[in-house]
Amino acid sequence: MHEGQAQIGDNDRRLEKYRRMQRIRQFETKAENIHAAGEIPGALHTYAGMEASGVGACMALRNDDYMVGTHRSHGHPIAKGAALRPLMAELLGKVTGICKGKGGSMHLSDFSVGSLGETSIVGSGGPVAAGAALGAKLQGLDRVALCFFGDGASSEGAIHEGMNLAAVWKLPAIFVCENNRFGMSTPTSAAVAGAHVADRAHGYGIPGIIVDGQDVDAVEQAVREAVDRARAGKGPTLIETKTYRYADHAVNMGRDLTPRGPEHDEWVGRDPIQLYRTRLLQDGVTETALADIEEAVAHEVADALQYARDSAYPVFEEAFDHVFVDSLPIPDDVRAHA
Ligand SMILES: Cc1ncc(C[n+]2csc(CCOP(=O)(O)OP(=O)(O)O)c2C)c(N)n1
Repeated sequence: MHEGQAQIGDNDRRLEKYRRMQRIRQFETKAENIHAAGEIPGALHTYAGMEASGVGACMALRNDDYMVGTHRSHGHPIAKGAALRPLMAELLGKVTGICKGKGGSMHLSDFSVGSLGETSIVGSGGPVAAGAALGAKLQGLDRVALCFFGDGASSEGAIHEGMNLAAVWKLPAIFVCENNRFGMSTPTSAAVAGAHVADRAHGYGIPGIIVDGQDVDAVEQAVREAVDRARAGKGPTLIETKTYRYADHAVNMGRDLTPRGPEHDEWVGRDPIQLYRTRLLQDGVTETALADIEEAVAHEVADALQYARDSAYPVFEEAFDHVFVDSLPIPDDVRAHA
């Protein structure tokens, strides 16, 4: 287990980590509520309980580094620094959304912060991250590409193809498996052979690191080392963050499909935001400073929702725009029948 350091980063960076975790939690709490009221179409997979994993990992990246997410990926772009207004507008399917309202909750990307996007195809991010890392290497950029994926995805072929290629070609990639103990309703122990996903790294001759996913500093430290290794041309690292998903697989489905065990209360008792809050207070950050951040984030989220609500839906005539690359021709007869 990779131990976190008591303190990583100067005070501003530490408060920024707290701010980003608060942003994710508050953004998603709001999203869950308005999804229940029918304001967000489609399925909504929330990240509550896992904030330290995303924020710790993304705080170890530069803005121009790449990040690839999953179907559970509002938290990842927020962790990477994405603005909340276009993100919320995207969830509501509005034209001001980060993907012009055509991506929705499961197909978000925000290139301005290096978020290459996510898809609902479990495991599909592996080759995308390997490709982005290859692109960076061929162009002589010292960027890295970080791929988030779940414990369920850890047994998908695409993840292994991505890791294998990255290892063979020593690509600047980091694979972060967020083991939240379930893939939909299946406990990890019933679907993943071996004690730890990180152990699979040995098969590719790369480091496999296990880290406490509820400790934002520990995650940041582990990813920082992997980033240094990647930038130095030494190839990829597989990091497994041991974490926990609070909500059902997707929210507002009417019943909780996740078989909770006796460890549930223990995990909830190790809430990543509360753990970090306590650490910051112990290190001398004032209660006022943290309360100010919480309040400011609440305003930010309310503002994002207002912005999304005030925005228009995309117009019918643009249904085929922004969906494919420009060079892909849409036949006139198809367009005419749109
Ligand atoms: C290739 C593929 N297989 C199955 C599914 C259905 N599915 C959607 S999410 C999910 C569970 C994924 O679990 P995990 O990778 O652990 O991510 P988590 O939901 O726990 O964040 C499954 C099986 C899918 N979307 N794509």
